[in-house]
Amino acid sequence: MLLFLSLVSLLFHQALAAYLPELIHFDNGLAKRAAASTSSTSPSTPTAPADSQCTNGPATRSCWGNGYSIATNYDAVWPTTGKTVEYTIEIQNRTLAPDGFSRRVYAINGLYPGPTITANWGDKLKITVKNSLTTNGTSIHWHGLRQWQTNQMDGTNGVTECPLAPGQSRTYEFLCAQFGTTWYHSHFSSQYSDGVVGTIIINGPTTSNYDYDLGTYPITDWYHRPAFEIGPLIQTGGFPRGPPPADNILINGTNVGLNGTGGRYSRTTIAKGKKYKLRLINTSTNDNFKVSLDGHNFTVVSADFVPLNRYSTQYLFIGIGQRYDVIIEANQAVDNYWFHVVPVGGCSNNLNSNAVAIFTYQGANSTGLPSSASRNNGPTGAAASDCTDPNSQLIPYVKLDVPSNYTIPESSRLDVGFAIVQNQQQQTLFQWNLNFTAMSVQWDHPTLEYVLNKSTNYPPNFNLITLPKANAWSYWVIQAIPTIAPPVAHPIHLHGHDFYVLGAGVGIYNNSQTLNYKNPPRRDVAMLPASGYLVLAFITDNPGAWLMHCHIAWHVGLGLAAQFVERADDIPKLPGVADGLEKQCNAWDAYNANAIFHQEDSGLKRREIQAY
Ligand SMILES: *[C@@H]1O[C@H](CO)[C@@H](O)[C@H](O)[C@H]1NC(C)=O
Ligand SMILES: *[C@@H]1O[C@H](CO)[C@@H](O)[C@H](O)[C@H]1NC(C)=O
Ligand SMILES: *[C@@H]1O[C@H](CO)[C@@H](O)[C@H](O)[C@H]1NC(C)=O
Ligand SMILES: *[C@@H]1O[C@H](CO)[C@@H](O)[C@H](O)[C@H]1NC(C)=O
Ligand SMILES: *[C@@H]1O[C@H](CO)[C@@H](O)[C@H](O)[C@H]1NC(C)=O
Ligand SMILES: *[C@@H]1O[C@H](CO)[C@@H](O)[C@H](O)[C@H]1NC(C)=O
Ligand SMILES: *[C@@H]1O[C@H](CO)[C@@H](O)[C@H](O)[C@H]1NC(C)=O
Ligand SMILES: *[C@@H]1O[C@H](CO)[C@@H](O)[C@H](O)[C@H]1NC(C)=O
Ligand SMILES: *[C@@H]1O[C@H](CO)[C@@H](O)[C@H](O)[C@H]1NC(C)=O
Ligand SMILES: *[C@@H]1O[C@H](CO)[C@@H](O)[C@H](O)[C@H]1NC(C)=O
Ligand SMILES: *[C@@H]1O[C@H](CO)[C@@H](O)[C@H](O)[C@H]1NC(C)=O
Ligand SMILES: [Cu+2]
Repeated sequence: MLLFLSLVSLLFHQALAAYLPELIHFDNGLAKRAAASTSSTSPSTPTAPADSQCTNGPATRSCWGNGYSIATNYDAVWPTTGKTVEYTIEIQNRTLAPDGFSRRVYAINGLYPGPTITANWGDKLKITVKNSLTTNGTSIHWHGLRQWQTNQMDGTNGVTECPLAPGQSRTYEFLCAQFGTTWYHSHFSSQYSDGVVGTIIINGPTTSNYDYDLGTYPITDWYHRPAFEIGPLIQTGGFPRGPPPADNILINGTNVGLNGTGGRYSRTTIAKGKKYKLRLINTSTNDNFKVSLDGHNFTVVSADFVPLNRYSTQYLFIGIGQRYDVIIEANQAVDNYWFHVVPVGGCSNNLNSNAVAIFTYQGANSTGLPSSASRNNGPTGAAASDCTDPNSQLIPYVKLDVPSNYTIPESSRLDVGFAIVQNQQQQTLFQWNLNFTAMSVQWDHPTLEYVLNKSTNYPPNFNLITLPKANAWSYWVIQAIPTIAPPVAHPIHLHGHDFYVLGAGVGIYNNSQTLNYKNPPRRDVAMLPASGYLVLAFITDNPGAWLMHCHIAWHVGLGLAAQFVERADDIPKLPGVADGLEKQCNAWDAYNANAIFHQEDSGLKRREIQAY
């Protein structure tokens, strides 16, 4: 049993505050909801008239083909290409030096980050994962893919599967109903922090024209010490002033060493007069960044998997797990330019306060550094430490509204709190909780197994919320309670859905704040402001067991999560939902019986992050 030490906890928070940097045939309810209308912004120049099939090309990026376009309500309809794109990824125990410092990295096919998985809108992806580690299980989550009718492919160990035991393989197969940019990562405790990360591109239409696609551009904080080493120390209070800062920031998987030794700058070559699509992804553990490119603006065209009315900005704030696709126009003098990644004052802790990469125009010195001394052209003043999403600018191109004739009841409020507890061995443990429960999963008995057994005997720490009604709107207020939670912003991620962001702000939500029901931002990760609230809505159109969690890896590791069991009665009817589950669990049980290492945290993810 865990005993709450609330007084100690309270005093601790005060002391700590000073150091805070900071898944048949289902009725898809949405199919009936065609886009009410689409936005009127015309694509940027050069434009060409679309042909009758609306074929995609440099001057017709809003088209896709066969009548599909940026105006298609992809929540309801998508192309069926009949094509299956196959990949095999093997998780291996390697020594790599992404920034010149050699360390153990759980690499994918020998690479960090892993190979980029690429498919087209409407394709099926078939990905075989082999676990070649010897002392860890794994499970691979395809972040943001809504896994419509394929809950068993979500890759969340303890929720949708048992971990994949060492030496075992499994195949994930799912439809690319959405298009855009995302990433895949391990959901096995802190393993993604140690390297099990890769990016995903699903080609589709865009709200602004461009000549070339530069591909994915992942940005992450990077630690020289293994996450599995620091994680347990964090949990047991081994860092009285909070966990150590990250050692560096990697841009597209690389950077120079902080001491100017080893590693290299990421360099991207562009040609004057051309327009490029760049797919920014924040694969961090803890650090929030603001990114910018000297002398150039970003035309933002999508947030997560949702196309936006494009807008122009000089810098972008990207929360962990979030993605932004931007268009960059090479309209400056032929030269080298710095690309900046600045950790945000209020929500990061990194030894590298201003990481850079280089964009080189063709014809400029391809080994030279930018001549401009300019560094950090990000925001100044209060904006410099602002850790909120630019919600007012995130206007989805396909307009969808949320019913507003509903008063959100108190029972839909999920409080975010923090506690220091003691276990029976008098060991101090740090916990983050949601609705007063620090979530923990059972690797050997995932939620989906309970559902398939028709057992509702869920342990309380599953922190499980049932949503039995089909195609119903579900509203949630995530509320950070200032008296019980340190003032940190949390990137909140939901599996299985794009949620609607009705509102976010500072203070306690009490139904008097204005919410946006008219075409609000839709995405799969949204920032809960420090000591604030986040109001979300989604529709129960996807039966399954879906995790909702803070994407700061170590916050979820310490319990900041809940799970929705959506339409339990419909889950067993999902095609293939039970295939392979028991086999994988039996292999896990056989491994685990003699394993050296066992589950130490919530079992979901944990990283050595600096913000309590
Ligand atoms: C990686 O290899 C090292 C050295 O052999 C070993 O100590 C460690 O347990 C391995 N890690 C995993 C996750 O297989
Ligand atoms: C994973 O492997 C690492 C390195 O061998 C080890 O420190 C850690 O405890 C393992 N974790 C689990 C849950 O197996
Ligand atoms: C870089 O320098 C710092 C401070 O001088 C030192 O503590 C650290 O070990 C060095 N790191 C590397 C990778 O050399
Ligand atoms: C990122 O790195 C990969 C591998 O080195 C490279 O192929 C790709 O072009 C780089 N992307 C950008 C935008 O520079
Ligand atoms: C990634 O997200 C984290 C946490 O929300 C944030 O601290 C960091 O600045 C973000 N990184 C970028 C590149 O925006
Ligand atoms: C970028 O946007 C700013 C503000 O709208 C504008 O002043 C500036 O001219 C733009 N720069 C470029 C290179 O288009
Ligand atoms: C290109 O830059 C490198 C590194 O700064 C420098 O050594 C070299 O002389 C430069 N080449 C030219 C043609 O300027
Ligand atoms: C809200 O309005 C919709 C139709 O606009 C209706 O179907 C629904 O029952 C209403 N909900 C409530 C709670 O009144
Ligand atoms: C589900 O049923 C199987 C077979 O009876 C059993 O082995 C397993 O423990 C059950 N799991 C749960 C979570 O009820
Ligand atoms: C939140 O926790 C309370 C107390 O344990 C519980 O009664 C309530 O049902 C929970 N809320 C939800 C949405 O599950
Ligand atoms: C609700 O919250 C707002 C903003 O904090 C506050 O101004 C207002 O007084 C509150 N209303 C009630 C009824 O508590
Ligand atoms: Cu968090």
